[in-house]
Amino acid sequence: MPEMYDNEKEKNERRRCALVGIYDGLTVTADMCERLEDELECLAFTAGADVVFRLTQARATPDNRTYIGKGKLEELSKLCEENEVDLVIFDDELSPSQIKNIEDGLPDGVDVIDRSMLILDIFASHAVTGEGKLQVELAQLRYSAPRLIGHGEDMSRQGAVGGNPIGTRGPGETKLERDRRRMRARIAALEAELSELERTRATMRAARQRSGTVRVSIVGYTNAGKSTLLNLLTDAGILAEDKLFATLDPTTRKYRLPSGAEILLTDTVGFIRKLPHHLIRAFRSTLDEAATADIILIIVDASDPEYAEHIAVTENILVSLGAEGKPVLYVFNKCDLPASALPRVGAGKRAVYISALTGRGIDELLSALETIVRSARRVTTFLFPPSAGAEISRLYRSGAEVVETEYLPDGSTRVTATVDDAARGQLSAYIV
Ligand SMILES: Nc1nc2c(ncn2[C@@H]2O[C@H](COP(=O)(O)OP(=O)(O)OP(=O)(O)O)[C@@H](O)[C@H]2O)c(=O)[nH]1
Ligand SMILES: [Mg+2]
Repeated sequence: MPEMYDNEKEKNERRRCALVGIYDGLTVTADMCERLEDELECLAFTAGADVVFRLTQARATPDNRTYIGKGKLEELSKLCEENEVDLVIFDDELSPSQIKNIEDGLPDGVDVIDRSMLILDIFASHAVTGEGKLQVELAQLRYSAPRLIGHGEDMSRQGAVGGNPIGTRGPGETKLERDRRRMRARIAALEAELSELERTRATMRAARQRSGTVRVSIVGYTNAGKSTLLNLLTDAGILAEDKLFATLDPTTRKYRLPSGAEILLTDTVGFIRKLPHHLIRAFRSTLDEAATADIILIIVDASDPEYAEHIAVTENILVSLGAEGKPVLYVFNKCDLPASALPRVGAGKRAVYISALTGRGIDELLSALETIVRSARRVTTFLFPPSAGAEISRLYRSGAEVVETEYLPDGSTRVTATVDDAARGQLSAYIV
């Protein structure tokens, strides 16, 4: 995979790039295409490339061979030459052969990457912790393994002739096969290492869950202000900047609500349209930190004209993580900035309007959160004396999710379960 920064180039030397997208005029209008490319331009900028020109083409479906049409590719080639562009970024996932065909049609030395590779590249340069780096490497390898194609120079078999593969593995395989085998081995090693880390994380998560402290996760589109909000509330000191995917690793901080109730707040990786599924898979354990919370705050950049689309993307990713049905509070952020209209959510949804930069609306946010925390289901431990069989049945009937049941020697029963506010009220005498 070509990297945004070639090894021999200075790391901070910015590349000159072009953006290419197509729109069919129906599902994607010219206007939408424009905004999609604005976002792609932000991604490119974050990755260290300056956009010199954009090229779009109206066509019903991508060309199988070259994604854009033949004439358009010639136009692209000329423009790259004239503008000294050495990187072309396509706003869609390209097949390995499309990448190769496009590169063949462009001046020598021009790299072609797609949106997924660009996002993977940003993740790679922003990963700081060991786990983050492993996750990114795994996603990159899984992405590029099927795309590994030979370049011809080293494709002749040297050893394995006569159909006797045993013992001829090393010298007998092509460079391509060797590379593939190394990649598979590395993928397996990374998976093993990450599943070890995931076990530790799951244990910690279970401990937090048992503690009964309400866990609140801050999720949302990248650059919405998630880290800025957590910093404002808790002095977490997380890097928050005007870059996409500034945060990759989850951070959890204790926070005491004005009523005195303690909650755990988690800030995590942001979402984006067409988030490469390899990243979602590799970052599963990070994303689970958000998805397994008791309450979800969806932070939305209210000043972004695309805010409704950002909410939809966020909600879809939450559903794919199995987090639907949890109490959600929509937090419209950046309300200090001018917006074309006051953003709204559908009926029955709760929303507050804040500025994490100026602190405006934070009191409303906290009181809305307080209300949800009071009614949210949470892990509670009950101790029932031997005579309280009816109450235990009532707990089970209330829809409680039992985490653990212990039968004590004196005949009493200790039940740890996730229960709602109503059940807690009815059985408050037995809460430990
Ligand atoms: N004007 C304004 N800017 C804000 C506000 N909140 C955050 N920002 C800015 O928005 C940019 C992104 O903020 P972050 O907190 O890094 O956003 P994030 O959601 O954590 O983003 P990722 O970690 O990249 O997904 C930063 O430049 C912040 O200073 C706000 O209320 N008003
Ligand atoms: Mg962040």
